[in-house]
Amino acid sequence: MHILILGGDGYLGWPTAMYFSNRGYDVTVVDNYFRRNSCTELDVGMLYPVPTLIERAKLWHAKTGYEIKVIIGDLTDPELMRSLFDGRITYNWALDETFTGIPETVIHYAEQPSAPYSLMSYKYANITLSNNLLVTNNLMFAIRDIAPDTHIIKLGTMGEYGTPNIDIEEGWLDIEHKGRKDRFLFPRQASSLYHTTKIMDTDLLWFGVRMWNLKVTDLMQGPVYGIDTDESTDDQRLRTIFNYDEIFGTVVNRFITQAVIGYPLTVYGEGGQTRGYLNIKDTLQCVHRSTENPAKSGELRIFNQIMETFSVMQLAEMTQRVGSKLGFDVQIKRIENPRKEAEKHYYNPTYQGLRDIGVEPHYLTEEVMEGLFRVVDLYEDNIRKDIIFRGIKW
Ligand code: USQ
Repeated sequence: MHILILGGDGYLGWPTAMYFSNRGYDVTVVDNYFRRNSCTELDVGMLYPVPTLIERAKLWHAKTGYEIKVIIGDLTDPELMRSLFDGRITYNWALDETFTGIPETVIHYAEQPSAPYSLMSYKYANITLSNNLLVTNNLMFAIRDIAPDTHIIKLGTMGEYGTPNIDIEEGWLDIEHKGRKDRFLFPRQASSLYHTTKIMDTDLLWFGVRMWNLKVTDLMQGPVYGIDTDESTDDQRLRTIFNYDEIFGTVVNRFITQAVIGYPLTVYGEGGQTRGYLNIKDTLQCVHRSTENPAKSGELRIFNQIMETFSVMQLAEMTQRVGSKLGFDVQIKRIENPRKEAEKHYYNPTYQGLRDIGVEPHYLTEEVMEGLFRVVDLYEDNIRKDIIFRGIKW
């Protein structure tokens, strides 16, 4: 099977590429180096240097004998997007430059993924809106016009639902109103502009499903943590990009990095913000199971992609416990919340669908967190205090 990964250089994209390649799929990745370029532009660094996508594909080939084809380019350009399906493609790196053919599955990660980035200023809001919506729209039309049988797996986010005072269903809600019943998308109410673009993506693809019978799986993912996946453990050059700064770092990865250098853990506000979390290894399992069990033609299938829930304070306390056990001095410091979000709220999402298609969760145990501490600690000298908190506010 041929898999196309849009956004193949990012935190999730590269591990996904290796995961599928290792299982015998033909993998093509596309990326415009948005994450790397933004890290340079905004001076936020990474935990360790990461070889370019082409270098990584070569390292992967040397290690496994498998080829991951690479295209460096901007998918807001509709012609680049269409070339991935109609064979006009030019590879930046491939052993065999012949077109692999129309992919059976396309995994869409090619988005600006940070809530703080989207609210730094009107300029970054525009970049977020234009990138995320144009890439999704270009993909939708390319599939409609050229590859209607291709299954789209799009990464959504649990943040689309916000924190409603009712249970969160998997994407849909049955409503009875004045004696009549219907089924609608579960209400969405995002608390950042980035999350708002994800709602708009869903609406775009839902339109494509209704009009043109596209096959779409939407994975509503919570914040991801972790570094290594099975494919990177014995070669650190294959490790994914790891950010711990305020813009691109997610909370668990940030807390562990802070603990390693004795920076008091930055709990925003009361710390009662509860989210669904998952290990990066489970993101890979979820996209794999979704690929093997595709949505049907004319179906927008939605899964809540989380494995367990924690409040920010619970995560901070766990980081403190594990860090202390390992000999780090870990303090917790509540700081004024730079974000506008509920700090104490009801949170009860359903997340059964991915288990039903065979995903077996990895939980955030103290042992798992210890493993993360050990990897982050290897790079202690690279950790920059000045990028941990700048206070991007909205
Ligand atoms: N938080 C802190 N201290 C920090 C960083 C974060 O208290 O130093 C809090 C935030 O205020 C928030 C929670 O931790 O309440 C999670 O924050 P996060 O930065 O880990 O995650 P978020 O901004 O929501 O975004 C991340 C990814 C995004 C993905 C999303 C899933 O960057 O791409 O879509 O997680 S979700 O949160 O379910 O929408």
